[in-house]
Amino acid sequence: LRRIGDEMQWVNVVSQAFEAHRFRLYRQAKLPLLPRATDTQQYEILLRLSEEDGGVVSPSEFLPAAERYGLAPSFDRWVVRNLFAYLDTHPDDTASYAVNLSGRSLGDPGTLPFILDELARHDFAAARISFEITETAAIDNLDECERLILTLQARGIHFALDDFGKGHSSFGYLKRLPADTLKIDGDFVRGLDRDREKLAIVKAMHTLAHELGKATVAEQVETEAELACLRKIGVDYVQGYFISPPEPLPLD
Ligand code: G
Ligand code: MN
Repeated sequence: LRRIGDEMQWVNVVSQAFEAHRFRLYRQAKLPLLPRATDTQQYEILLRLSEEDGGVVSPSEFLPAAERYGLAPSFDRWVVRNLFAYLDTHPDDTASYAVNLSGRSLGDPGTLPFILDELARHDFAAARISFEITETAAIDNLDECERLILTLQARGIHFALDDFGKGHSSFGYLKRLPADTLKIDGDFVRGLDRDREKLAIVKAMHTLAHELGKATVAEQVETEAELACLRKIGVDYVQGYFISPPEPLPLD
């Protein structure tokens, strides 16, 4: 499966995986660096495709092809539907969960009614949900995106700007996108203990986020030395293989 180069073949694989129920929800913890009594456990939901031989495929392998063929919104909807059903049937799990929303979903006028409908059909506090959106995707669909954020924020849902610093970042959009959290892109985090430029960039992003009243998450923390730097900078949350690797959502 991993050697498939042809995009059309990926599209077939993905369509069949939907039918064969081979998509899985994984989760990866985000840890607060200054734990407070009020902090609930937080996770980001990650999609995985399980192979017949027991292997697991990351979306980075099939998502680019799927996005070009317009399949991304069906992944996002699958994730929302299945996560909400999980929360409904697992009242002992009181954690908060973040879901990634693709650019296509943000530009699709059907996304907001879909999410509102799924919220109405399930019984858990909406404040436990957040959506991660990339700035690039948000900019491409700015009006649709602003409307979606404002409507869902009114229901208590939170928003994070994902992969911040990558793509066409502009300070102007920070003002227009009312996200409460900024996720510092992993490219700046990996190796920041050995790279003065990365260190300076992460410090600047963190300071800017705090001045704007936003919390910061450092993505893709892979070493103890990186973690020590992030602690010193005062980043609010850390996420990555060194903190906690992605694990299957416990579905018993
Ligand atoms: O774009 P986003 O930040 O949502 O991407 C999340 C992806 O990053 C996941 O598929 C996850 O498996 C991967 N990931 C999580 N932790 C790490 C890490 O510490 N290092 C690297 N390189 N990737 C990570
Ligand atoms: Mn993310």
